[in-house]
Amino acid sequence: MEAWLSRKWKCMLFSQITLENQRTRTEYGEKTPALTDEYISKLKEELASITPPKGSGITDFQLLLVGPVGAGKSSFINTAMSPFADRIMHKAAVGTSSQSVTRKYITYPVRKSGGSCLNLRLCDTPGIGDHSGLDALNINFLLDGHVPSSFEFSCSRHISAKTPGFVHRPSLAEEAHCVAIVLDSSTINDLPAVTMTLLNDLKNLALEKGIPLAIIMTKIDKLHEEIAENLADVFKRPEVKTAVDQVSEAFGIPPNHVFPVKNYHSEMETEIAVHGLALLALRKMLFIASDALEERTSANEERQGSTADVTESDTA
Ligand SMILES: Nc1nc2c(ncn2[C@@H]2O[C@H](COP(=O)(O)OP(=O)(O)O)[C@@H](O)[C@H]2O)c(=O)[nH]1
Ligand SMILES: [Mg+2]
Repeated sequence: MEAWLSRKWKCMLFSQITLENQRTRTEYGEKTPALTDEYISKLKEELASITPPKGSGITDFQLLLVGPVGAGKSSFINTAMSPFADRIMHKAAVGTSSQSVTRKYITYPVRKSGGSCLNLRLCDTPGIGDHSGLDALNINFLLDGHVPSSFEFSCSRHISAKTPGFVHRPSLAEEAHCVAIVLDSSTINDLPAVTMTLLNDLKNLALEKGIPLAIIMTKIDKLHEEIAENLADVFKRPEVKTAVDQVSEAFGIPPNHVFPVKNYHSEMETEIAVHGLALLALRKMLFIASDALEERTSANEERQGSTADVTESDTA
């Protein structure tokens, strides 16, 4: 019975992935989207028009980025902001691969050059494994929306209900709506066991709360020099496919929730292939977040309905 269930589950999962791949194929004509100026403009327009589901009562998606120090979390935020500002952005402080300069939890809006903002916030965190204090307990508070923006993590004290600014009763708007685990694709084989354990704890916590997960795989330019030269071909590269399959397997997250990107790090001017990959990742995260929010909203409504029923029958 167990074996049959597991076969059935694999079958369902496989057909879901195949469907998703077909959708990607039809959507872009080929598996690889042609990252042209016109396509990027449409992508930007689409991203600017995506709003959280009606009924969820929230205005902005909260996309939480977590991962090892130096993985490229802050750089991804800058890269994703850049096409909307028509220049390379440097809002989130970027460190080196061994030292994190991000010590605080900061939520960034994405502003268009016209002045208005997208309906999302990119939430930057200190690196896991950097003695930053970002352990499972603090991550739990982050997922639930208890942590105030600009809160500085420290390994010597945990956030608690007594912490100034602690959000005591966070609403759905303050919770995380999608968690992106950010990993350096050139070092995925060298992740320390303690980091893997923490990331797996994070994954389980998020799943328990109904928060969907994605993986942003940065630094794909380091996988092969030809990738760096021709980013638009990234989805056809065997090195990228192997890395995607590897992290997907390691974290139990479907390959179509793993996004290979290359962040701005040494460029002087914007390049559509660079921010195009970040925009594709961002759009998919919004779709994932939106679908999960619909589920969470209807589950909340059902819960409230049943509480009301109980209260009514109690008072009758
Ligand atoms: N080659 C390359 N370097 C990157 C990429 N993304 C980030 N970096 C570099 O990696 C280092 C750490 O980046 P940072 O964004 O501070 O990582 P964080 O600690 O996860 O926030 C910096 O030196 C960045 O310039 C990328 O896609 N390719
Ligand atoms: Mg950082």
